Amino acid sequence: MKRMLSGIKPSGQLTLGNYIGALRNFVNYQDEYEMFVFIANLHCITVYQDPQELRTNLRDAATLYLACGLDPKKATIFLQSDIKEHAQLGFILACNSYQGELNRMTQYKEKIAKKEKSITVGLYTYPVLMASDIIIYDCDFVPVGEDQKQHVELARDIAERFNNNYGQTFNIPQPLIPQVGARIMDLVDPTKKMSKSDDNAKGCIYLLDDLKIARKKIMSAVTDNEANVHYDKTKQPGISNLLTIMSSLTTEPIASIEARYQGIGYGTFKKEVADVVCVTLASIQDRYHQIKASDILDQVLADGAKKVSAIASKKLHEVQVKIGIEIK
Ligand code: AQP
Repeated sequence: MKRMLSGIKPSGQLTLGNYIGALRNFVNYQDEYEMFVFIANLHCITVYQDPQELRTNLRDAATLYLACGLDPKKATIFLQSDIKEHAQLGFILACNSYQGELNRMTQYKEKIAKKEKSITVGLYTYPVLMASDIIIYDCDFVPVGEDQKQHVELARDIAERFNNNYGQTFNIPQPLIPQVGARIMDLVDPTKKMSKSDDNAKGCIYLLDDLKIARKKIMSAVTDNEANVHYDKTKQPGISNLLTIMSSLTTEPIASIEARYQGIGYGTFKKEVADVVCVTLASIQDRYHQIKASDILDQVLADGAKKVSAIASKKLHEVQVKIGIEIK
């Protein structure tokens, strides 16, 4: 069975973007692949997080993994910081990476372009930690949204460089990008990605949003004056985003939704999108409350950590021997 790994950074409440671009795909993959899914709590702290809120977000994220359909009998679920080898290999990989590579990472470049002042060193170097997260397990595939493809490419470059310098050590992973829903956009500004840490919560549907609030956000989503339900990301980014959301959640092709809405107003279209979103949220939220009440989460995370730590420590040992820092 090929191995697949992915993670989500709960730097806020998980969003519909996380569900469509990542989580629901993990659920589909868990029958076909040996699936490792982690909660990227170290990646969260590249930007300041209130400790209490962070703890809540981490537990909610792990509970949502299960609520969205990840089955701990099939998928291995763990907390990134429970596996100390990620950070240790991360430092070794940092010594095999170049400043120029990190300067080219989009998230860092965007923060520089916006002249943000307090960019932490962690935010600059976290793509190397992400490379470590991936290659420590010799993953074959990494399912990611479009925005994360660059990170998997960096992981590939670092793994190839290490293999060339020290002999075959790491498998070279491949990114897997979903065909529809790889980038769900903000509802208020559909030219930017829906992001959980965005200041304006109106643009973002959270998986734990009250259904009335979620509906209101969709009904108020920014559209255009074309009066035509048509997919055109440049001219009609808002409507295109709503089409993507609807198509992703129903599997109805975008062209078929467009055809059904010929000559019908945006209000009716938005109402149907809101219905579809609310059905999805309601079923996730039902399971979320059941799992929360059942208290199984700590055991799931402990079992997951036990399984992957054996693999991670073996790989780290192999690396340390190869680079010559072990003296035994
Ligand atoms: N809007 C999105 N559309 C499609 N896929 C998305 N993903 C995130 N947002 C969208 C995918 O979810 C996986 C986990 O991503 P993440 O939450 O760890 O990191 P992120 O992409 O940086 O998410 P945010 O919400 O934008 O975080 P903040 O606000 O903290 O920077 C990835 O596969 C990602 O592509």
